[in-house]
Amino acid sequence: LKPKVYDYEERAKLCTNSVTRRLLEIMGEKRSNLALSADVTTSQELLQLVDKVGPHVCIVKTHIDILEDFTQETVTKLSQLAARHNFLIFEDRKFADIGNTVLHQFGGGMYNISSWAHIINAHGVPGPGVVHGLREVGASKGCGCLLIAEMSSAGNLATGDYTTATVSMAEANKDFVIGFISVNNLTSDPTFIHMTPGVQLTAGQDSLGQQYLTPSEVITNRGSDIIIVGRGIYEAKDPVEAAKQFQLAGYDAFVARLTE
Ligand code: 5FU
Repeated sequence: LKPKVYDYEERAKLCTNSVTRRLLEIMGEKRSNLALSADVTTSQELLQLVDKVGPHVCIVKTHIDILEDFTQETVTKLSQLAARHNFLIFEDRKFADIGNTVLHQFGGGMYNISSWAHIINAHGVPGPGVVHGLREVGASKGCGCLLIAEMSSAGNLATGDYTTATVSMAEANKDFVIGFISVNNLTSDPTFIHMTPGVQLTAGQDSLGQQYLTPSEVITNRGSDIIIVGRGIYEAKDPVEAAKQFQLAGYDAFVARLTE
């Protein structure tokens, strides 16, 4: 027997973590498993892009440290857009240091990520201390953490035993770890979310090692939950049209899995 595929609302009810539940509710309400990777480099571009594309996505993913002109106002406005368009904010900081250091990187500094991000992520390479440090800051703020169990880039080292050990680390910290960055489904536990970067409408690669899969490969065949799309949307001639296409492709791929 194949493992059961839950629809988003049904799955939300299984989740005790408030971020996971909210995310699945948004995915159901908006019929979207699309995360926009908003990798532009000025605040104006970021806010304009997110205001236009926001209605079509369940998540906006940021790399806040690539902004040339970051101010507190940028994230205040981004949070207002998240409320207006009903999406969660995921800062793709990829924390990867000892617990005490990540605690400060997450909870302070000029970006003060813990004050505005709903979701963050971390590499498991330092051991569980990285999760414990982030949890000390994030748990009380209702923030959830993804562990990077696999990567999309060619030749990456997050494979095999490393991936398996990362899944175990997530299972041991289920109160705070809400799922994975991965390019495959790694567990049948429906309360863990899988998010996959490296998605375009046609498979291929860029010149720096990024490898692209299609929405149907990622969602229907590989059993991931969320497609993360950057250049496929913000470099398109019409980003809103592109986002609509990815939203539809991602959702159709999910329905295909449901009805398989
Ligand atoms: F963890 C990962 C990964 O394995 N691959 C990625 O591409 C994260 N990413 C991010 O997803 C990367 O940093 C970009 O922000 C985004 C992909 O952007 P693209 O323009 O769709 O290639």
